[in-house]
Amino acid sequence: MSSEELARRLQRGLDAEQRDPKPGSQEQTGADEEQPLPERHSTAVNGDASSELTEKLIRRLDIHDSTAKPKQMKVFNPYSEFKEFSRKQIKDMEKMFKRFDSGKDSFIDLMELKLMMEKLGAPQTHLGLKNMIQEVDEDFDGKLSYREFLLIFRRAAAGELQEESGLMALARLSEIDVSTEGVLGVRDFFETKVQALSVLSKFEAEIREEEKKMELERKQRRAAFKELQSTFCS
Ligand SMILES: [Ca+2]
Repeated sequence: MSSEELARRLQRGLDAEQRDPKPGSQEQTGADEEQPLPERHSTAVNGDASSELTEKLIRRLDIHDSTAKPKQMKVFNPYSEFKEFSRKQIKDMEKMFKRFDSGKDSFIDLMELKLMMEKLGAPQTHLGLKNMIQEVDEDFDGKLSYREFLLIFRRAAAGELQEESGLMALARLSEIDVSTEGVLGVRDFFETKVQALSVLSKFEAEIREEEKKMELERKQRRAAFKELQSTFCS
């Protein structure tokens, strides 16, 4: 605001200077404006001090802004925030984000997303694209930051996206296989566990079977011995 005010004052000053060399012609057209001019001039004259003040204020605000910035936007660390992904997966996602951020402003906007979906072979309607952004647009600026882009893959990997949604198509068609890798990992883990369990129970069954057999043999031997004993004793 104050810089606008400064600009306006400067412009007014320039206008006044331009008028001065030919006051005759200006007197007619600028009659309405001519009247308040002295007043404006006076504010500009004693405004030297106030403009100096505003300048100082602006400078201070700028300094405040630049020091406040690092505090406001904590440095986003995808590796610590998206621990479910490997470094390679995050690198791949970053590459993809940069590839489709054709404006190089660190955001994927609606048009860039439109092109991206076309390139991936899943073109979306305007409304479809808007919905896609809305689903992960945490700061409501209508475009995707890198962090919001990663959220798509997080939600896909967590199974939170509808199968036919645009975001799911994006996650599936990007060559970043986060979902299947994660799911496969879990499936492998359970499969080995189930296998181990079944092996264990097989062992237990075999052992039990063997014990039964041994018990039977023992009984048979005992019976045979008793039979032998009775034939000897009789
Ligand atoms: Ca956003």
